[in-house]
Amino acid sequence: MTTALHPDAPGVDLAALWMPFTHNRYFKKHPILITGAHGCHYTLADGRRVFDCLSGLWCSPLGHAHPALVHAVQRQVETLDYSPSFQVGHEAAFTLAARIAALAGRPDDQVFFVNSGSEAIDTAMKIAVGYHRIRGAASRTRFIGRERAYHGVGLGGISIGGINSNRRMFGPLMVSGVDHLPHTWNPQHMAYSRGQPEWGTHLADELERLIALHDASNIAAVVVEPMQGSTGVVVPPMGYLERLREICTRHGILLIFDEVITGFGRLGKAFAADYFAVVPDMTTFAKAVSNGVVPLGGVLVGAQIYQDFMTGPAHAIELFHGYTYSGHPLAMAAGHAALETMVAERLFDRAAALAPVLENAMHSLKGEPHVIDIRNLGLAAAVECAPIAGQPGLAALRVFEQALREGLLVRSSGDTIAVAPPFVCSERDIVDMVEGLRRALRAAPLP
Ligand code: PXG
Repeated sequence: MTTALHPDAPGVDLAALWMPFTHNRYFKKHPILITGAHGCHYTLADGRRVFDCLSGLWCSPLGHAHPALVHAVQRQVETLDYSPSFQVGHEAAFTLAARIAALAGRPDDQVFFVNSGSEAIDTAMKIAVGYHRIRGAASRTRFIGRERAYHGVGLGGISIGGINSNRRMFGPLMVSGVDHLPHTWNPQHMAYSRGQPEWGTHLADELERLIALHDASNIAAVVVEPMQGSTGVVVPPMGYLERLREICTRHGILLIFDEVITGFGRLGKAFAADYFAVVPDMTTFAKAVSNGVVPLGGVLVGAQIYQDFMTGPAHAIELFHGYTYSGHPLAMAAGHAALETMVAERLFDRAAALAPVLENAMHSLKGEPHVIDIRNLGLAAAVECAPIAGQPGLAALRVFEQALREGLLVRSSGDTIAVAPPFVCSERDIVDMVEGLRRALRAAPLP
């Protein structure tokens, strides 16, 4: 029995909580507790303010306690705090679906609401398999994901995902019939690329090999993050996504973009699909859609896919899928307020304008201790740290801890440090963040 009362977390017993994606024993010895958030800063239990370098976990581009969201959610909880979403509805769910489809420039598309990115991926996978079956192609059940991909932690998401540590314990539970394209990070050919690397387009042709192996008639969909976020901002090579699109179209395979991170402005456009001018058949989203204030995710589904499901008697349910909290009123209120604010304040343009500031600042870290690569796209960037032999992840953890002493909450994952600041931050905030990161790299207690 451990008692986890700790001087950095006075009065808080940490023992009962099994924390997600956390080194629990280490954390409970070195806890970091957040007590408040406002604008681009958190307040820690010891009273310090730290800059929110990753916009929450990529989900809060408007910063924290934005008055539009605070008021919208407050008002909503007083008028309609919950509404069932099976066989009854409430207006805000319909209008938010229309707003998202319009923002994507695909006004005829459908939106299916869920509560998280993981649920969005599972939902998209079910729709893909169901769609082919309805069209008489029931053998199209295989999926193609990608190495290093993160699609959440549902059983579908880890199956198409490509992160060893998220998969290795759960083999028997995984969806069968999944292959993985190679990831596109190659330090020999693309280290320190600014934006999209020129090398690597040919890696999309691996899709042709998998199709030749399995036959297109057995493949439902290819699922990719247009820019891989969690694995440390791995940017698609020039022409890569275009080639995936072309191959999928030629073989009747659905292309699903997982835009849980890239959706709603991170690349300076509403969606990465706009940024790359590549239109997928389905798009999963979450995070920024509600600025992280209330959990919300969804799938934007091509109009034709929806139409194909609309068969059988009109009184019959067409898709046996949904969640207790699909279209939750508080999530809809947060979603409306977040998207209204993003559009009214032209925050996608602002993210686009801040992107070169971030790019220049981050690439100035080349040559600092431990740095072996720097990557960026839109308002997201990552520094790759040289791994310590036999101790993967330790280098970035030490930089993370040192950065916190510098007043920065960055994200360390594997041996990368990722940053994706709020759209509402200033150029000065970005420059200061990167200078703090520079000091952290220099001072981190590393061999
Ligand atoms: N798809 C993508 C592309 C994601 O990035 C998910 C799905 C899953 O979403 P939920 O809402 O189920 O967590 C994600 C989540 C990080 C980090 O630090 C990234 C995520 C979550 C937590 C941390 O990179 N991405």
